[in-house]
Amino acid sequence: MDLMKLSKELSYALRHAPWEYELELDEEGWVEISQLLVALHESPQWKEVTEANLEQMIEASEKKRHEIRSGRIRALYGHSTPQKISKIPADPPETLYHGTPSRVVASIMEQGLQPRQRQYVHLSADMNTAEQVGRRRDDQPVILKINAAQAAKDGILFYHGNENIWLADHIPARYIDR
Ligand code: HQG
Repeated sequence: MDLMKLSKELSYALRHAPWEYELELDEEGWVEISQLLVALHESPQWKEVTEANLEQMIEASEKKRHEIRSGRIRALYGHSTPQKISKIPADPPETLYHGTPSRVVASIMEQGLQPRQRQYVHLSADMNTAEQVGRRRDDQPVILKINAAQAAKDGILFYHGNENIWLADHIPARYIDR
């Protein structure tokens, strides 16, 4: 089974278009695995998929994108569905990073970091992760430094995505350094 392809399909279903699978995310983004499997089994390429395959998919992925708990599964970050997934605020590390194409840096330094098509701004706990995120769109991305401790002190909320990814609603430009 192509676990990477399965992961992409699940990210699409659980981050962006659950209704295409007749699924409804609860407020934390969870769906019943049994319901997800019913939807996947309608497609010839996924008609053999089992819960064990979903576990293998999470295990095999280099990024922790999905989580399984008590018979349910959810995407940990990346959502674009109209109803905002609720996240529990958490204390961020002192500094967070954001890798982005150089062509958008001027705009970010003016407007701050905005979630754009997604529900949250995505930040990285380390520079390496930020570099990889930025490389998706630019061979030589710019790594912005976010003064997360100060922003949190000033009341900006941060949320955990996975161990490398943090989320926020918006990061004003005054907390961002090039
Ligand atoms: C940019 C992937 C202009 C922002 C990754 C980014 C990540 C602005 C783009 C996760 C802006 C949004 C998310 C402003 C922000 N003016 N551009 N004011 N504010 N932007 O894809 O952080 O592999 O929604 O810099 O690895 O790139 O799919 O966000 O370039 O973890 O699991 O607007 O998605 O994870 O792009 O990536 P995205 P992102 P997966």
